[in-house]
Amino acid sequence: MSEPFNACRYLLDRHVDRGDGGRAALTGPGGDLTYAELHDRVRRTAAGLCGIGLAPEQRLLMFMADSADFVTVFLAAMRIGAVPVPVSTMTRADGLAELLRDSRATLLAVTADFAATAAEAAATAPELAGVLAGDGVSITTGPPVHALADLAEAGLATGDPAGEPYATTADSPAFWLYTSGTTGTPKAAMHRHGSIRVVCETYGEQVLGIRPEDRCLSAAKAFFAYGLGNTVLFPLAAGASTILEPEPSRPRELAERARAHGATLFFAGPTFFATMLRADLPRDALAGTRLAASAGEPLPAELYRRWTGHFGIDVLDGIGMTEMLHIFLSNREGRVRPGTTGLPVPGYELRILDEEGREVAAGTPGTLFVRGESTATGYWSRYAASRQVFQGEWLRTGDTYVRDADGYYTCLGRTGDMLKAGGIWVSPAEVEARLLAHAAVDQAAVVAATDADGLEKPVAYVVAAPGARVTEEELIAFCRAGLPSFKRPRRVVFTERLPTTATGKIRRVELRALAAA
Ligand code: 3SK
Repeated sequence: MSEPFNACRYLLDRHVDRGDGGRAALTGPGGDLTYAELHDRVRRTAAGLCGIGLAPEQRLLMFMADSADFVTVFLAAMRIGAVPVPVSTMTRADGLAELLRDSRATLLAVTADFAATAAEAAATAPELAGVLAGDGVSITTGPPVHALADLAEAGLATGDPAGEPYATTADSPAFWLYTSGTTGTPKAAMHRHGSIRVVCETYGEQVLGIRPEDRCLSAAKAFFAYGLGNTVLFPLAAGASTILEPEPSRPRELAERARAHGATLFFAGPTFFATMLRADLPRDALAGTRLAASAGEPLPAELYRRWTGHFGIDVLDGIGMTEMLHIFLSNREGRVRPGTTGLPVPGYELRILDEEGREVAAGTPGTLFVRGESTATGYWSRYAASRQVFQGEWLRTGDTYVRDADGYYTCLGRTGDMLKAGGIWVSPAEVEARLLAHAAVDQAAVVAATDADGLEKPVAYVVAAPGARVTEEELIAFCRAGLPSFKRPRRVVFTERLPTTATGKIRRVELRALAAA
């Protein structure tokens, strides 16, 4: 059996036990709490969750904005050995219902802006035993609703708020994160309690050099693995502060938060960095920020130069995966090579293999594999997909990479067909299905193409139905209405026919080349 270890104790109790309870843990519009206050809230909520019957290993789906409630629920669930499952707040009701069914979650926690979607999804989730309503949530739905604030109060009466964390070990299930990964179907990557310490002691300490004086601000939300690390895990592990922004990330507002709350570390993805440049922010908008990090998709060299040139802050581009919990390959402060993803993070081993599984020499492209102790234990209830991705101690990233003679890695694209927009996986099949639902569309194929900033975005090739009249704008609007907005094609190209192989498969390679031309 692995050593006793509970991630909630590691992230929270440690600081209070060593007398640092008075330090600010959470700040910003999402709530202000010291470590002692957060500790108290988490212990009460944990007791309340036990009181309403949440048992170790049971799942609690979190459909929540970045807020004190998010952090409280995430930590309280792990404290009692239950498994929090943060999911994207961009998910629609049918998608949320599917995640409730797939995870077999017994509880669903929700914050105010997402109550209506949660109520619709909860109505079709027979295994759901209750809904946890965050601050200001009004919700009517089938399963009983518990206000989080009342639950924390009730925790005093029904549970043992002073109690110790449940006796988990480093290998006990801690939390799940859904990823669409390379197949398009959402799969839950299951993470251990011990993985949290691994990412905090590797990327957090050894690449970011995070320290108690830091204040972290992330454009990526905490329901993403990237955002979860930036917003919750790294700051709390270091006894630092996190600036919580419940609203969607917008350049002006985030720069204002950075100024008002003194952000020292700033996290975003290339799409957001590009939007910040377009927003005409003053050069000193991030004064006080000592370092920025980028992940989600490769940061083009030109965008790196423009952003660092304007704001005067260095950006460390890195790559992580939900399955690895966080970043395992990254540039380093003072040693950035623009356009590359840098060097392996200490604690991780990388190798690049050809199609026969042989390691390739420097300068030869191949598929990137990674090995490290934050690897998920597998996908929940997905045997075949788990075997494809988790290959013994190694994880197949699905990205094509090349390493240069100095050991720097550069991403050349995805080995499969999936694409990323704004750092989030997009399944071409899902966008194509939406296009095909339009009466004027006969055939559709979606591929990635780089935009003016060098970032990948979906482009659709469409064969119109005979006699139908439809415009590019109408089809983009139709996709926007039926899909999360980031998945909409940015361009629609009408064509007489789609290129196909002899067996009738769409030749995506050809479309990608066309889109790039
Ligand atoms: O997309 C990434 O690069 C990433 C980074 C950190 C954690 C998770 C992911 C998917």
